[in-house]
Order: sequence, then C-alpha cells, then structure tokens
Amino acid sequence: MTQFRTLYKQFFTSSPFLFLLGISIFLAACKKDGGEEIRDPNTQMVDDEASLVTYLQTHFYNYEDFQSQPDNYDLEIIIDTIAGENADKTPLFNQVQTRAVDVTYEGELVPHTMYYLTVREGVKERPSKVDSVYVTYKGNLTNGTVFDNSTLPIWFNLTEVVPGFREGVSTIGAGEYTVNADGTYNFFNYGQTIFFMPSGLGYYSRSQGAVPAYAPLVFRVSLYTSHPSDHDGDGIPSGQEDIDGDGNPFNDDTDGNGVANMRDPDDDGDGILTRNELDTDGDGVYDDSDNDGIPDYLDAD
Ligand SMILES: [Ca+2]
Ligand SMILES: [Ca+2]
Ligand SMILES: [Ca+2]
Ligand SMILES: [Ca+2]
Repeated sequence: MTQFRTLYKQFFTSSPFLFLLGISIFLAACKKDGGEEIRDPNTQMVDDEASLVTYLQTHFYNYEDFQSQPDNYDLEIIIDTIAGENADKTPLFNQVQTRAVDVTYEGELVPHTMYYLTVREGVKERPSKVDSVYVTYKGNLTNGTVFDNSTLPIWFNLTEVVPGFREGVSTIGAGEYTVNADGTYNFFNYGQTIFFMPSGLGYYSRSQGAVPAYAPLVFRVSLYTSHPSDHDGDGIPSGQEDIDGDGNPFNDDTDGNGVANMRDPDDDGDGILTRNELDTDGDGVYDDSDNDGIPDYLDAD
C-alpha cells in the first residue's frame, strides 16, 4: 500500500537567502574577491572533480530501502560512508549519471561536469530549467556538514538558484497529489534525486553561511509539483522560448538585443509586442502571415 507524504501546500513561501545569488556569480566575478585572487575556474574544476569522485566512491545511499519499499514515500534519502558493516554497499559512483554544463567566465565557456542519481523518476513531466518547482531539499558539503535543509516544501523559480540546482532538479519529474478535506495534500509518485556539483555550479569563490568558498555541493531533492513560468508575460512559457531547442532558454536572442527571448516581450524587435502578434485569430496556432515557417513573433519582416 502506498504511504503518502502529507503536506500543506504553501504556494507563496519565499525562497531562503541561500539560493537567491546564483546565476550571476561568474558573470559578476571580478579578479578579486575580498582581497583574495579568484582562482582560475579551469583549475578549480579539476580539484572539485577529484573531491566529488572521492566522495562518490566512498559513500552510498540507502538504495536497498528504496528497492524494498518502492511505494513508501515516507522514506528519507540517507547518505553514509562505506565502512564497517556497510563495507559491501554499492558506492554512489557506480549509480550516478553525468551532465556537462558550461559556465561563462570572463566571456569564455568553462566546461563543468555534474553528477546526478535518480532515486525516483517521478511520473509527471520534468520541469524546464526556468520553471517554478515545489521541492523539499537537503544540502551538504562533501565532509557531511548539512548547510541547508527544508523539510517543508517551498517554491523556487529555477532562474533564481545556483546553476547546479537548476540542472539537478530538471532531471526528475514531478508527482501527483490528492487533496484532503482538511486542506492538506497527499503527494506520491514524485521524483527524488541526489546531485553533486562542482563549486563552479554552486557559489564558487563566495562563502555563504556554512558553505566555504570553492565548496562542491551535494543536494537531495524531492520534486512534488512544478509549473511553467512566463518571465516576460508575453504568453509563451519561458521554457518554450528555447528557440534552438538545446534545453537552455538563456541563450536564445532572436533580435540580438542582448535580452534573451524568455525575458524579451518583443522577441523579434519589430516594435510589436509578442503577445500582440502571437495568435491574433485565437486559433491556438502561432500566426505566420507570410507563411515562411517563421511565426510572426519571431519574424521581423
Ligand atoms: Ca515568455
Ligand atoms: Ca536555447
Ligand atoms: Ca519573449
Ligand atoms: Ca514583435
């Protein structure tokens, strides 16, 4: 029998401070941070990679519990060292997948690798990297220190979190829920993941609370539900303003005005707002007046 996770849905809970920095760390990085020379991200990535691999090889999670109780949504993801009576456990390293993520540093793309482990897939669609997600999470350093933990779910917009968190959460699907008479929700069949990021996908040279500078981060996340965001209010969800379909809506700028389409209410720069030329006949299909295969909102002529 399925054991539900019963929770209040807090749709308007604000994000904790820790995640609000995020994206612009590299973009805003100057040569020095608090008087210290900022480390070269290419070198740092190699060091972080070594720390993460060691962590993954020497730790395991309670995969046996998840195998034997697939319907128990009260199970917590527990990570422990492979030692003593746990000496025969399968290391995380044998269970992870990798994802390549480029980070822009001083105008150059620096390749990073993050690791992720899907504990439960989740039955619903995966969020795009710019959707809003309703999650619980626990963040720890590779020495085991838990630096942040939310046991009650909160909403994050994935554009406002560190890149590794955005990448990690978008690897799993959301779940389903039923509503109880008392206003609580039962969540089930939701995705759960563990991901492991080099500092370049976290806070890099900044220390934040219990997170020291240049710290690789480990997160355990449950994704209960998600919904698409429309950052520029033009009627197109931000995830669908990924025109080149590379999974990254931050790098699409049809009119070349320096503002990504997901934040540009006039995507083709023709002076007509996207929302006023998207679907003027209201048939649910984006208009293409000159039939050239380019919808009007992306077609300046
Ligand atoms: Ca939009
Ligand atoms: Ca794109
Ligand atoms: Ca737009
Ligand atoms: Ca336009």
